[in-house]
Amino acid sequence: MISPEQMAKLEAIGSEELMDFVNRYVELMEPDSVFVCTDSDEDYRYIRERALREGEERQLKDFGSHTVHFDNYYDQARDKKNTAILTDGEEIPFINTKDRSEGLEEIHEIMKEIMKGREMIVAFFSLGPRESPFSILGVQITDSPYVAHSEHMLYRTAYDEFKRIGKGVEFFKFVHSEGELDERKSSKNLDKRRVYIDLKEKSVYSVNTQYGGNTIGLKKPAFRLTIDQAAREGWLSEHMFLMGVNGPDGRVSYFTGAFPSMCGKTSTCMVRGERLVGDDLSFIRNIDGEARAVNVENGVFGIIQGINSRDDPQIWNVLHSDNEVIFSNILVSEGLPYWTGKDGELPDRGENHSGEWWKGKKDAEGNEIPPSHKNARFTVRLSSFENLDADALDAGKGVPLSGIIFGGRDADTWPPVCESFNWKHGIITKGASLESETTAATLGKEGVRKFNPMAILDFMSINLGKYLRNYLDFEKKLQKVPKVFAVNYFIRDENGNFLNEKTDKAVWLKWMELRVHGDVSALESPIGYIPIYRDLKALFKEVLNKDYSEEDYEKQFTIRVPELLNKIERIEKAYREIDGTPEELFEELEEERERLEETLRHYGKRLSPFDIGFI
Ligand code: SPV
Ligand code: MN
Repeated sequence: MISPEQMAKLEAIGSEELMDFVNRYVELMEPDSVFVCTDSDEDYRYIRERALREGEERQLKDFGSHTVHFDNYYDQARDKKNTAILTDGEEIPFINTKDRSEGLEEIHEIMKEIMKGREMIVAFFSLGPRESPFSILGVQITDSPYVAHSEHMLYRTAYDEFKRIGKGVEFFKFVHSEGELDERKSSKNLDKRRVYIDLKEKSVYSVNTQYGGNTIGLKKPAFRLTIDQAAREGWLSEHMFLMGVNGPDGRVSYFTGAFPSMCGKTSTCMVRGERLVGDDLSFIRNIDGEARAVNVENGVFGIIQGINSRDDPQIWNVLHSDNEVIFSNILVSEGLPYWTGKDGELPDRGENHSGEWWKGKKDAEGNEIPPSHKNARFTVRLSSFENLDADALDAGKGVPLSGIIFGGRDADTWPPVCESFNWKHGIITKGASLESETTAATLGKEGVRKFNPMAILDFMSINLGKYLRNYLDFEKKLQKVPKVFAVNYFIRDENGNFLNEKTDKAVWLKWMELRVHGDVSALESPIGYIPIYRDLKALFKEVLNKDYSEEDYEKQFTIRVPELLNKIERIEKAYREIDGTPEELFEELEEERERLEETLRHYGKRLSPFDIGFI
């Protein structure tokens, strides 16, 4: 089943573990053939052409390098219900777990003979830059050329790296099969869709699905493994973008940022004039006493809904050039790509994730089908972006991390930007206390707050207490500690009106950059340091050419005391449910509560920033 030519590529690596791994799944899944993918252009082209030949991707007419892929109508997002961390009976609060031996048996049973009539692809990648202290290697087995193609755009290939290390090479293992396909080349047997994560063997199994969040092994499947590994080894594996903010006199300061889905993560790292390094996943390590960060990935698997030329010029340009793009679950009409929120008129007919589509079409549940799915995506290489900081992306030792930003969707509690008093205060009252509101568009009921510490809950693979312990300890060996900030782009007034413009985030970034270097002072509020009016006024003028009024400032930065006290209550309750929550968490929350209660006594429910003293 493995031809001598392909076998030779595998053997050249010289790893028995790798041979055993591949042979085991060849025997179980019985593919007709096996293709071992090296780092060569030729092998890459083979994968891409197969995706087209087999119909998992189709050529678009706008540029020769643009293709479209459709996932099954009911396979448009991560399947939380059927995704589980395999444990030896241990139940972990907030995490879906399953008995390890039961889970392994079940998924291997589903995978039996599943690749009959198909070709198995074996591909090699590195998380983080190759040959660097950050690099973690992985092998992907898949029968989906679309998945393999996507991975080639999103990750650094590492066949040569496997060969260089040879015999004792250590690697994560990802086994994926899309299962039987329907006539549109989408996974069919969704009732048998499973994603199981085996921390013990550093393996993830994914079956009967194509959606990238379930299948692209190096992305969210690997993330569960790296969260566990990082906590054991004392570094951080985070759901964070990485960007450089340009300061005065050519200075660049790097920030990572964690935001739940649809809370401004991508738009922050793409802010005009700043430097993009990564949009989704970062590794942070202590290197010689300094916190340094890399982008785990080499590409972007981004949400396309709402992308337009005015708000997202860089993404727009990438999607309108001959850089390679895989669109998924968009609308195609006459061979051209469309999506909800694109500039101009959308056609009334075409093909989308539901098959043939026309305006007003309803699905089996009676819901009107939009032109493109709200989770429709684009897959591109980072090298396609004109705002990319290419040196930072390739830096083997990463970039020095100046600050970490946590942001959620919150109508009434957090001010637009706030700096923590110190690492511990920030990790606990900002990161670990992150909540996000559901939007009408996603879950029906608006304004329901969801606990989502570090925006990582969907991917958490270990006890949150253990995860936080590691976070708190990480600081202790650093000589220079990154600052921790919180932002909230969604604060509203009593009448429900947003208090900020979308573009204001560019100002908050510049303020944080100045704070990192002590270039501006701040006001000491009970929840952290907030900006002084005159500094923001100058920045609004400089960055956005806007006149920023005292009135706007006061509304945005007024400390909302009862709302903040209620939040502490909710967060404390969530952590009481978790065995092993570090005691410092409760102490830190208690101190914040005391500061807020003191404020309540002296100032009442609202503390104007004009009543706060400078530090
Ligand atoms: C996210 O939802 O956080 C994503 C997309 O980055 S997915 O790959 O589905 O996780
Ligand atoms: Mn993500």
